[in-house]
Amino acid sequence: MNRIVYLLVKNGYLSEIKYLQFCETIEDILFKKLSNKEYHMKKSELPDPFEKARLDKGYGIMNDQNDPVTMLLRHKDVRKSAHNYKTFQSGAQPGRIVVPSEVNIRDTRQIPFEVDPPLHGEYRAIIEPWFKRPLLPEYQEKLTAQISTLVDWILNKDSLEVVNEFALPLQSRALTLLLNAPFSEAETWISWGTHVFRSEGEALDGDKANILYNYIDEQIDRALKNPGDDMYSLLLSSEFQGKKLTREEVKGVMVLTFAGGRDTVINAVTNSISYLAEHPEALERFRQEPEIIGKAVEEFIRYFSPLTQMGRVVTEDTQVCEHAIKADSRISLCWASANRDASVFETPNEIVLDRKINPHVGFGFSHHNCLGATHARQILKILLKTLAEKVGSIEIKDCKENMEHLDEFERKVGFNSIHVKFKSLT
Ligand code: EMZ
Repeated sequence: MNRIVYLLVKNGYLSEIKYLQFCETIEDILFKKLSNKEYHMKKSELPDPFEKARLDKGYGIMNDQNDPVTMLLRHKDVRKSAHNYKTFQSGAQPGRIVVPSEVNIRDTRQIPFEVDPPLHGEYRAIIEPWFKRPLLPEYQEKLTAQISTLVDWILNKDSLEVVNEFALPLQSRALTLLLNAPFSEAETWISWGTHVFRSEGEALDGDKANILYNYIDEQIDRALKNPGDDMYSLLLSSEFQGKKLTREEVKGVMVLTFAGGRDTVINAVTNSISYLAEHPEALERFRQEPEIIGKAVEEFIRYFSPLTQMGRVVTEDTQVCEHAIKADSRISLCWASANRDASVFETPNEIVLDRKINPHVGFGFSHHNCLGATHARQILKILLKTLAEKVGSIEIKDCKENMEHLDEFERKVGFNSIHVKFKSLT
């Protein structure tokens, strides 16, 4: 028995701990193993808590502020339902498709994220070219300069807390490029912390959300008075169905731009650093074969799945995985679970830097695939390249995991803090 339990834990299936808790002896053994450090899960590992439920029934249920969510766990079901916007809609009450639901802290509809086709496509067409600018060489040069400066700075420090001192400034500074806003604005955004709607822990924070809404209002006023070449000005001069976008619509796009790519990018950057700390051979491989960096970024996104899930509201009585779902209830597309589906990915719990076939859904799927993905991919590609060029090794000193509590599942999404020491290559 001792051996069976040890193996289960070693493979990182922490849900099994819970499952086996009925037996005190086993629990004792587990904790003894953990405290004896016989259990060597790497700090950079993100275990898959969904495996058992994904295999057994294909879904899980979590309560979220008394508006329960049926989480779809299989790759096939997630993709199929993401595509079926008529039955599984995004254009419900603003905030309701987000898990945890934001209905209590947000009235503004995020655009195009909370709009269904065909209107969704019309909105998206207005802003899509703007969000493709990260493909331009001059954009990439500026991003490279930003990231290079930050990496040079961390190499000079004895110890550094990656989430707040590296990933947050990196994300905020890069966002000045996406918005075409002054570099100095990043300082304001850094002061908001890692999530614009959540404070320490997981609590949704209405006061915090108001800071963002007021800031965006001020910026819209500024752009109305003095139009320039920034994103607010672009939106204010854009037309939807022959009419200028309303202030509320502009606000909806901006709220999404600030909220959607924040903790997600921060988690992806932080998890990348922790992975490289524990796999220095990956840095060496990026130096030898820089051409695999694009594939490695996709694999990191699959494995890290920075956004665990996204909800939909069901428009008619239906069924998922032979489980009845009532109209006006919620489902979620659990990207993190779909990305570990062994029927699609070989060795799903391993990072294979040059994974050949990788139909991951880490940036969502179908109509609503991530608008900021081009920007996020460039950030990660340039980050990996820069780290490979400048960093020889990274040592993790201590860390606090960032856990999501999803009722029957506990998912590690990254770190609340992680102290490291970077050593330069030379
Ligand atoms: C929403 C969401 C978008 C939500 C693609 O994800 O990201 C969450 O972090 C925000 O809280 O409002 O923008």
